[in-house]
Amino acid sequence: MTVVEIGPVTDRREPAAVGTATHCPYCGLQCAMTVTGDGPATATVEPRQFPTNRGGLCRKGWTAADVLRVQDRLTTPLVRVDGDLVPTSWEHALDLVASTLTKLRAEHGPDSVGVFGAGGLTNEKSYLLGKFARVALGTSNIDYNGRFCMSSAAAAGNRAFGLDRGLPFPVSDVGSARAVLILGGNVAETMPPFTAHLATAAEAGGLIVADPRRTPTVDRALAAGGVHLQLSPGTDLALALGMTHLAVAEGYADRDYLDERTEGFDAFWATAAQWWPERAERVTGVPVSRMRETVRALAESRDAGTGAYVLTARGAEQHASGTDTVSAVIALALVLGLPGNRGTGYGAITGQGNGQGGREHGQKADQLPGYRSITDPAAREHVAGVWGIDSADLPGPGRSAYELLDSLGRADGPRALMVHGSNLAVSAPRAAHVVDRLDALELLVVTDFVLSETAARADVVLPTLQWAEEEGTMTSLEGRILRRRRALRAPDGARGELDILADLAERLGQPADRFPRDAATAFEELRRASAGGPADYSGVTYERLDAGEALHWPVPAVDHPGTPRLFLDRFRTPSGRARFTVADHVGPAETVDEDFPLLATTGRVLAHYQSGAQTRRVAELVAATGPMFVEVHPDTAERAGLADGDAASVVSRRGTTRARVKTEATMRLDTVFLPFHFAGAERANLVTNDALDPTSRMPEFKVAAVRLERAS
Ligand SMILES: Nc1nc2c(c(=O)[nH]1)N[C@H]1C(S)=C(S)[C@@H](COP(=O)(O)OP(=O)(O)OC[C@H]3O[C@@H](n4cnc5c(=O)[nH]c(N)nc54)[C@H](O)[C@@H]3O)O[C@H]1N2
Ligand SMILES: Nc1nc2c(c(=O)[nH]1)N[C@H]1C(S)=C(S)[C@@H](COP(=O)(O)OP(=O)(O)OC[C@H]3O[C@@H](n4cnc5c(=O)[nH]c(N)nc54)[C@H](O)[C@@H]3O)O[C@H]1N2
Ligand code: SF4
Ligand SMILES: [Mo]
Repeated sequence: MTVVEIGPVTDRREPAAVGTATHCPYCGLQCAMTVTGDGPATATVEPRQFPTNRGGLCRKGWTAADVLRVQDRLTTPLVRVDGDLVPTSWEHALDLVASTLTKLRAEHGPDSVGVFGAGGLTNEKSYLLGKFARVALGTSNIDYNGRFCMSSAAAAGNRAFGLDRGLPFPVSDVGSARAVLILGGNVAETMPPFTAHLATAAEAGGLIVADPRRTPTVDRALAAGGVHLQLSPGTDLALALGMTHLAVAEGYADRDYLDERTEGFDAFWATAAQWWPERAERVTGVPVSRMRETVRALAESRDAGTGAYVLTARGAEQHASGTDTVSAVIALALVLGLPGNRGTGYGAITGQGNGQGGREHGQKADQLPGYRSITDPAAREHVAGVWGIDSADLPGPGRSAYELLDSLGRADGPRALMVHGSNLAVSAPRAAHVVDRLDALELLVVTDFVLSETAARADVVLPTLQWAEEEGTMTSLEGRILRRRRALRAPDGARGELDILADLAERLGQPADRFPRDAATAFEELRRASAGGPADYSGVTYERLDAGEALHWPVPAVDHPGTPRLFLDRFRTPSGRARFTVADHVGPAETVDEDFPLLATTGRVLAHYQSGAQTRRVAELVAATGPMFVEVHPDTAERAGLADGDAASVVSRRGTTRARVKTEATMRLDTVFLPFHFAGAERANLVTNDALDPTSRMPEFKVAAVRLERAS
């Protein structure tokens, strides 16, 4: 079904008078909205009908215009003078950055400069940021916050299917399924309009949620006879193996599918065979009966032709064994014969607004545009050709996000860092250590539109535009390319991010036309750079998007209709078959002991977004959430001498965070939950573990051993 995007097609340069069709600045659902008004003061948003949001918006979306008019919006570049950030001219700020980078490069080589990007950036920005790093700076040291987000799902998807597109089917396909299993996703808070796509399953009693907490998403499932798999944090791998074992042992495996469409089952089974459900119950805390209900619900709905989907999100993925965990979940889906068929499937729910496109166009340490590998000689030739350079001058793979941050200011690490779209001082794991590394830099340059906690530590802050003031494209969680349109005139003083990159590139000696300043031109170049790659955008044009076409990549030609559903004929592996991975349960990197008897997990609440740099500036959202809290079972709190509302310290081997006790009788006794949206002494990331997944380099955000204390 092609659903046409409604809304006026606006001129690329001047804002429309009647309202401009665009998408929400926040998450990967990319709800459609219309922005009206002639400037930030009068701007309003309204939802539009669109397949992902079906006319809905969450509270963050409804208040998105408030961020355009925050009191402390940055409109002047800032430089640090005698310890303080003071306003300066663009000329001075850009000259200072360029001359310092030039000096560092001359003295210490190109890798002495690092770049940190983000999955919130448009495709055009992501693409040009990668090009800027590789061409204008010549550094291998570029990575981005998507490493903290989608990297485990991406690695497992590539491993199993030969291609990583979070949802390889439109999100609306899930909407007709009567059985949906979600592991580690709380969409009722993280993508509220997504729950419309779970209504069929929920009403059929087929919504199943694996989460250590009883979240609003779990409540939806339980309201109509669904299942809550209330596992211990960090045990999804064992749960997946136990359920796969059960599926095989009880005759739910799809043998024809296994023969025809997969490879590696026998080697996988050698491990999974050891995971009889009772063993999985002991490790996860999930009763065998619940596992059985889950497998049966999926298999029966599959057999009835009424749809069956398995989805993962960060709860299952943000672990030091995240890639293997997702591989085991995919194995369950493969045994049931779900991926690559109509009406059934496996997918990962992409988090950030452009979390999908942001991982395709070359801001990742090991990657070139079009989801190409930076170590592939043919890919290097192609991209170097588009960029007009010699492929021998392209750097190789660089450090992953956390390893890059950990190396800052060290003998072999970058001495300067440019940050575009991430608030690392709050959102990076083991945050106090990361802040020490940021402070060890000779030059920290942050481009942002508010003085985030990271920008506040910078040597130079460059003020940029916000979503409703700029043009570009975003790729949503279902791999569909969407237009972000300029609805409002930009505030005086702030500059577009493409202009900032072009201004710096010129000062670093690049030809003036190598870094396009307008999004449409950048996109034309991105099309050519991605042509022939796994994420092929060569057939996507602004004209097609503005005409309302629903284009899901790959779109290899201008007359190609796009690919809403991948893998229907074959997977993108060399053999065309999906691959099983042999993966055994190892458990969290850190275990409990007498000093740290509890497991802290972290995540999100409805009204705040990520590091909170944007949403902590919106009064309505601040009021809705209240202060930093630690969610804990009343008995567990009592054992620490605490009651609801008390001020507590949550202490791990890496640090302490401060939070109000929020008792919740549905919590596991061994687990506490911390939201990571708060700053300063209330950062959840003061306690998180920087243990990394060996494949994806994802940090273990979701399990840290802690104790609770009364705050002094
Ligand atoms: N309101 C809001 N919405 C957002 C965002 C936001 O910051 N705020 N951010 C966006 C982004 S970038 C992302 S990545 C998505 C994330 O979307 P989600 O993945 O839905 O969000 P999280 O809260 O990180 O984690 C989901 C759930 O995982 C559970 N969990 C914790 N540990 C485990 C575990 O070991 N196993 C399992 N199975 N579950 C576990 C948590 O209790 C939590 O309820 O949200 C997007 N949407
Ligand atoms: N403990 C814990 N930590 C986590 C997670 C967790 O579950 N638990 N989740 C992780 C995940 S999934 C993610 S995605 C990260 C996200 O965490 P961050 O990377 O910190 O993401 P944001 O808070 O969205 O930061 C975006 C910053 O960039 C600015 N910004 C927004 N748009 C633009 C733009 O177009 N250009 C520029 N230059 N700036 C812009 C905003 O004002 C803000 O300051 O956090 C990770 N950290
Ligand atoms: S669900 Fe995501 S895209 Fe939709 S309004 Fe909320 S934050 Fe925006
Ligand atoms: Mo994320």
